[in-house]
Amino acid sequence: MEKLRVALQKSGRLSEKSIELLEECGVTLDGGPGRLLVSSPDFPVEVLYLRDDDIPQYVADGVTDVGIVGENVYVEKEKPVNIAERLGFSRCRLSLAVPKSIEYEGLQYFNNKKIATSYPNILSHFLKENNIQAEIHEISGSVEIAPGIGLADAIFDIVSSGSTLFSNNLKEVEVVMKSEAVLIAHPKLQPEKQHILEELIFRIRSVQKAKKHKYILLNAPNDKIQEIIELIPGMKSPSIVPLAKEGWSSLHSVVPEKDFWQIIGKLKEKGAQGILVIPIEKMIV
Ligand code: PRT
Ligand code: ZN
Repeated sequence: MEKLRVALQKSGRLSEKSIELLEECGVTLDGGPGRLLVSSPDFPVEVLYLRDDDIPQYVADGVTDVGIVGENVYVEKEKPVNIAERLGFSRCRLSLAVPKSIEYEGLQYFNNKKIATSYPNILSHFLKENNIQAEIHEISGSVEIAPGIGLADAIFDIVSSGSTLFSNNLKEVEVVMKSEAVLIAHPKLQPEKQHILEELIFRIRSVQKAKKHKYILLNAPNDKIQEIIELIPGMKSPSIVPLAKEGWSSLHSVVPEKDFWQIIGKLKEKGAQGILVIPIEKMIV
């Protein structure tokens, strides 16, 4: 039987979350990243562990069918691969930063300046679009020290918390792109592999949807149940179970995580009691 070959980062910021996501989708991996190629015993997938920078090329060449990389790497490498699904983890941004002491007044600052980066393609597109003439100095790591040692006037790099910039006396002045982990795929997969990919994406969506919702149980007097149903309509409609105590019911429903605190306040106002909120593992609608 055909297997879908998935490239994951061997060791780095994406590795743990990528493996965790596959496991939540019922794709367990024996052996872990110690081995180069690992098959899943319970789903037709095999995983190849690589450096993240190499993954777009491997997927473009069809050596692996799909891979998980930061969107920043996908955009920078400009390989003919598609984004099959956005994964929502390892969020960060690619930004321009300058020494703290600079009085920055806008993009014009970068004219005739030297900018150090590991993302020359993304940077040169951005500069071109904004008619800025700057010199791009490509380096592969420790970009943040470049201004301090006189190698460049500014940097273009990944920022997450901003603490690396801060401790190198730099400040973020322009956010050029936002990034998250993405599942990239070869543009023309064999039908059997395409089918496995679709099943995998279905599972990923079920896991992601579940993370955005909570299961909620509460008790309420029967005369308030109708008003409460309007607040938490659930997937189709809530389940209502009579309590042993006369005139009371238990109500079970699903609420979006983002509305959660607001809804809880309103439920209390309506006389709901004994509210329990439970995480959902998978959600298929
Ligand atoms: O060895 P390999 O080439 O596979 O890995 P790598 O060293 O190139 O990449 P890695 O593991 O550092 O990052 C993989 C991906 O994680 C990146 O391509 C991004 O998509 C994503 N990501 C998310 C980050 C960060 N957050 C991040 N903070 N990648 C790098 N950083 C760096 C950033 O450059 C900064 O220097 O972490 C430092 C700390 O950031 P602050 O702002 O929190 O201080
Ligand atoms: Zn890398």
